[in-house]
Amino acid sequence: MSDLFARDGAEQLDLPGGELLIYRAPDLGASSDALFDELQREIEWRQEPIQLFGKRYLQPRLLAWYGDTGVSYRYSGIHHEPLAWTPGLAALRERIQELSGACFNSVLANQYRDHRDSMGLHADDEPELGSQPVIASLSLGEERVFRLKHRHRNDIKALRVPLSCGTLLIMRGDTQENWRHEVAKQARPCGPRINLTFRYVHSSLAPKTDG
Ligand SMILES: O=C(O)CCC(=O)C(=O)O
Ligand SMILES: [Mn+2]
Repeated sequence: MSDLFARDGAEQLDLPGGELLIYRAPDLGASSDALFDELQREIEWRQEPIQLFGKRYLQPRLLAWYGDTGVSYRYSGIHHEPLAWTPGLAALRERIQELSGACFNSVLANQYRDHRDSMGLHADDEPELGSQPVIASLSLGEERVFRLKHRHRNDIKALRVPLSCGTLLIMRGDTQENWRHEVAKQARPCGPRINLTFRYVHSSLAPKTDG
């Protein structure tokens, strides 16, 4: 781990074969409650369909994709053009780039409306993210548990990381190659949570198929 990433109050979690950093209370230029309200209003939230075993379902959360012009990306099997950065998202990108020392050209926004919304086990390993992608994930609103599970080793226990309002998590190195992550639904009722994952998409690495 370079010193660059162990600065400004970052906490490094022990993740064999990966690199995980947490900023518990980064200065985001506004209070996390104010940011939550702004993003909930400002983002064009949509519930997207997903195809599973030949059947079409609605994803159990709301999402939206913002980025620089020309960046295109496939997630959940769907090809997306980004929406133009809102002022709030653009300001957060600047701040998170400073903190992480990485560069991002897009952000995937997810809103978990309550405890029943979720994201299944996956890795952010699409070809267009390149090798060893840096993913910066900001959580606002209700706390939810981010669970990581090793992809190849059953002897390593899954890791549960509660992500409270205002927490910035950075995944880098071989994290996506060796680990998958999820936000499972939970029994305990809770209110909405917004998560932003800032990414750098190399459009030239995208598979040539269209969708
Ligand atoms: O909501 C989270 O903390 C995780 C989001 C995530 O994994 C993703 O957007 O790929
Ligand atoms: Mn992910």
